[in-house]
Amino acid sequence: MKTIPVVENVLKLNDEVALLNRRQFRQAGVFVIDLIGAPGSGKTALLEATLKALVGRCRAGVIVGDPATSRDGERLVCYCEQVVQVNTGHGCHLDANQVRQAMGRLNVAELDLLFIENVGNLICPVGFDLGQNAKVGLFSVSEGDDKAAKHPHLVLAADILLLNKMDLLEHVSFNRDRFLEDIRHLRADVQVIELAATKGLLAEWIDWLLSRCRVR
Ligand SMILES: Nc1nc2c(ncn2[C@@H]2O[C@H](COP(=O)(O)OP(=O)(O)OP(=O)(O)O)[C@@H](O)[C@H]2O)c(=O)[nH]1
Ligand SMILES: [Mg+2]
Ligand SMILES: [Zn+2]
Repeated sequence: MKTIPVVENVLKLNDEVALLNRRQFRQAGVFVIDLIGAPGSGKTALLEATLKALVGRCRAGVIVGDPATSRDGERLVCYCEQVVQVNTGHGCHLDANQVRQAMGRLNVAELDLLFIENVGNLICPVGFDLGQNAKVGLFSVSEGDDKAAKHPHLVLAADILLLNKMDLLEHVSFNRDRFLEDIRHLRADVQVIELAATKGLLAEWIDWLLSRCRVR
């Protein structure tokens, strides 16, 4: 019988480029965060507040992915000099090659922290290694309390989980205990930080970030 070639790992090429990215990030001494969350969960708002809080404490840059527009990049460039916007078109996630191209537009040696705001999507960004040091999963109370249970891969892959828009908790029907229970069911050990990005309530998150920088 004739044998046909089988592509066993469609992510293999991505993983190879991610490895190159990771090596380059390590050489530059930059800690890299892949921020994953649904559209509108507050990824850019969190980065705006985070960059503001890090001024004078840590040199940060951002790669931000969106299907279209540079609106997030324009918001973020107010708070840090090194920002690159990647437009993914029909693509619903960032891949290692796009990050590699964006890196070429940054001076990573001048950074302590690099945030990658992934395309708003809770599914495929989880599967694409970008060369990051940590994956951060962002949920918000306005999305519904079932999102962690519905997206176990993000919960399982994340180094830390964030729950944003806590200021809206009393105005929406979000069962916080149920949300946290779903997470504990999947991952007993993962740290969950509650915050409100637009209210500047993010001290615990900033401590976590600074502890990562120091670890390096
Ligand atoms: N009340 C409240 N609103 C918030 C908070 N964080 C973000 N928002 C609002 O939520 C909306 C979406 O925020 P963005 O930061 O644009 O969300 P995003 O995840 O970057 O969205 P995409 O990039 O489109 O996927 C904006 O109107 C924000 O002002 C919060 O902590 N509290
Ligand atoms: Mg955004
Ligand atoms: Zn995708």
